[in-house]
Amino acid sequence: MLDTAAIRKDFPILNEVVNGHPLVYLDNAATTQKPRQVIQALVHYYEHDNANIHRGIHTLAVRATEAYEGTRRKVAAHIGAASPEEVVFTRNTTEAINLIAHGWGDRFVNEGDEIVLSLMEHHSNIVPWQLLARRRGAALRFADVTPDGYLDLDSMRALIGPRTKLVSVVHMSNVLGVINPVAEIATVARQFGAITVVDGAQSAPHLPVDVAALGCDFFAFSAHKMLGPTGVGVLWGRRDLLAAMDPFLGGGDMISVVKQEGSTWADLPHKFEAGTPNIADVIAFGAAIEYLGAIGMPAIRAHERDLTAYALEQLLAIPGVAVQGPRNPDDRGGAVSFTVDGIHPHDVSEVLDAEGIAIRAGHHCAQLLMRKLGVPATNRASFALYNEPREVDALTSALRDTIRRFGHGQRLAV
Ligand code: C6P
Repeated sequence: MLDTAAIRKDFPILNEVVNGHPLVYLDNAATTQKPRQVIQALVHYYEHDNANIHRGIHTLAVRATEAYEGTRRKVAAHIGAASPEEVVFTRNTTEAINLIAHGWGDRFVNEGDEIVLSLMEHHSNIVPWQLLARRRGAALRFADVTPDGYLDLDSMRALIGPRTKLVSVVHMSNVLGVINPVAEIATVARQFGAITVVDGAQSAPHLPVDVAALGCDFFAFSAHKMLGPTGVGVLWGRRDLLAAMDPFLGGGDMISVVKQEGSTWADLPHKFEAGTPNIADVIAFGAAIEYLGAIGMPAIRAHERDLTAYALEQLLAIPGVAVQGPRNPDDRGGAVSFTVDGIHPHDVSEVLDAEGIAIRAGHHCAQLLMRKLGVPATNRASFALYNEPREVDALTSALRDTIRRFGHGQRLAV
């Protein structure tokens, strides 16, 4: 396992005392905490380099531009992109997927075409396609989920065919934790001339990602789930596809020439970055990528895999607790959803919060999946590189207490 004692020293917030208890932060799938290096990069930028980018030729503008473009190079290297030009900064995963739906979808999806998704998708990977389907007269198809929490690959294969224009699938589910066989799916899609979009919001922070090896066409993720600031997302796309696409937003910085009769677009990736971007946060995201790189994604994956294995074992040993998603820690990441017999997830989460333990409760923006699982909501503990087995113990011990209290008829005063 990683040297979490050393790592935790970099995360000031982990010293917080919440409701009289040391913080146990297990809501990393929602957003991760930020190391000092990222916070300092933000402060340094505003104290020393603040200027608009790509416009000025004064020293600060050059420094800011260089730092902003430096993050693009780091991101490209981090995910195995062929070139930094294939990396577009957005606000988040959601905006990245919407960018594809507009820039690629409005141009290439036509009436009668089909878009294949799965029942485990986050709303960010459903609603943009519903809107596109409505605009273009296309139809959505949803691959099933197996009872043990895997993508039903047979059902997905059966849905992909000559009418399929695009397949969009989550790499790692934010509810089930399952890691989907994206490379296999992309191979099937390609046979029918369809493109593959990957929602990497939960995989990029926790797995080594190589977009070339995945064989996908687009890959979207958010900085805030991988130690970076909020307000920054990434869309990686294959160069030829990005080049063929229309811009999503029009404005400054994305044009080449503007004339009364029309405009031409800037080169990639600037064609997709209209207006002043989130300069400071992109620059601080570079520090997050460096931080992850210094520890190494394979080591982070190994740490989180072991922690997840321990959490699964401990949770499943509690009578009345059911875990959603695969039992095999090799097939999944550290987003572990569970329900407790007879106790609403919101109550569980509230009782745990009183002990300083932060988990998430709700539908996790995956209502199709909740319906498939037959539950209105779940609890979810989700791990990151700084979490320790003792925090799993804190969770399971608080859960046992909660079950004992509720079992004795005690109810929350809400
Ligand atoms: N999931 C969670 O607690 P944004 O909000 O754009 O940064 O990320 C959206 C998103 C897309 N896909 C997946 C698989 C996700 O998990 C998320 C964000 C958070 O599970 C907030 S709902």
